[in-house]
Amino acid sequence: MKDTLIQTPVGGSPIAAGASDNTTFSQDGRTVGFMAFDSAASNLTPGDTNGRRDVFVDKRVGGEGNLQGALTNVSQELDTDSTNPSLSGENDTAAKCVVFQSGGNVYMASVTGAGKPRKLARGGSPKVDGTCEFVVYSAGGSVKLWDRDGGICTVARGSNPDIQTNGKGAAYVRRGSIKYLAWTPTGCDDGRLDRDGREITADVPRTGRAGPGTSAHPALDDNGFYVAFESTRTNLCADSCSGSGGAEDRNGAVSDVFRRTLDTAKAPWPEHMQRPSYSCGSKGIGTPCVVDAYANGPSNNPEISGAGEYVVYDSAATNLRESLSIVSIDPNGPVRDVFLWNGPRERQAGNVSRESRYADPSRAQQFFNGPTTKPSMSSRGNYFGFTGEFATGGDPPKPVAGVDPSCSAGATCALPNVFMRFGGGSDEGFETG
Ligand SMILES: [Ca+2]
Ligand SMILES: [Ca+2]
Ligand SMILES: [Ca+2]
Repeated sequence: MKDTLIQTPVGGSPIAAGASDNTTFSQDGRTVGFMAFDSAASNLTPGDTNGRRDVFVDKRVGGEGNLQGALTNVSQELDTDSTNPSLSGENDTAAKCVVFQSGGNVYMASVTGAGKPRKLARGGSPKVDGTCEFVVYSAGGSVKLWDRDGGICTVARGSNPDIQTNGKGAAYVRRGSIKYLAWTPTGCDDGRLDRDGREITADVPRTGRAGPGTSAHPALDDNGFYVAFESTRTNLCADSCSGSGGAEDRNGAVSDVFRRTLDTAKAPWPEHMQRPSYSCGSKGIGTPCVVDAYANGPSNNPEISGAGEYVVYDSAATNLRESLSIVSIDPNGPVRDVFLWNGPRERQAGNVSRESRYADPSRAQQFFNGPTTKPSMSSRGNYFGFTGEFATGGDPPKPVAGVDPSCSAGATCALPNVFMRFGGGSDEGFETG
């Protein structure tokens, strides 16, 4: 069953008495042992008396579909707001740790909630690798690396880093540009990063210089083959982006989502750049782009799957669909939705589907009545999460027009919940039908 379930609280009842945000999944192959998020609600777990926002880890039960398990509050011993979780996990190795920020510090905790969270360093926006050996984070205008064996060292000037799952490289933002730097398995060595190669600037066209504009929100795959990001630059597809709209940027300086190939020797699809905020609508090899949709609104906040073949993002575009048979393209109009780009691979062209929807029998009713943003994705692209700003109710939970049960009677208030969607059970990830 492909459906969307409220994650706050698990199972949808009782209603979370506070806003929730920042979903993330463990990167342990297609089993996806854990999902995490942060929430101001104090009624999600027993004994949450700290009066602070906390990080919650949902240990999923086995099998496929929207199977939800036990929820653990991993930060309730802290007396500061805890946010922005990142989970470990690699291939078929279950996640062991979750990192998050709280009170200007980076913490690591067990996914089981056992023991107190361990303070790693001053800083924020932490991201952990698959095995809890490396954590990148922002501190004082620099990207820092915490190395379980080698202490702490500086990666580069910059902020908002992401780490590849194998723990050997990070992408980050510096002065509106996306940078990438890899290191050896040594990591930090006597307080200095043991680099592996030079820093790469990712948001540049295959030939020539990058045009004006800014880029943000880098997201790395497992191995540092690909980085996804958003950018208002308009020439990044020069001499590239075959199967994703070609060289021309038909929406101009409106933000698009891009996928840059960092390692053309090893990446399965070595083309320099792809544009996930374009839907070809191709049915197969060599067939034309019948949808041919360049996003007609800004696209942001990309996340990428472990092998780099899927990219999810949110967008105000109203024209993205995977085939002409989708008649109710975007029932909520320019209200933001979550979209999935299913990369070129054997089809030789990328298709985009709107995934912030419910499994209502009528496609025209499969929409959220408030914005859905900040998507996350499992390693194989079979699960993803997002934040949705609207109320819910019913069994199974469904969108209810603007009324939040935790608000006073008759009031209209939107309380952000977090949601999980199961996209498909096959190793090939989402079925975009
Ligand atoms: Ca709390
Ligand atoms: Ca653009
Ligand atoms: Ca929309």
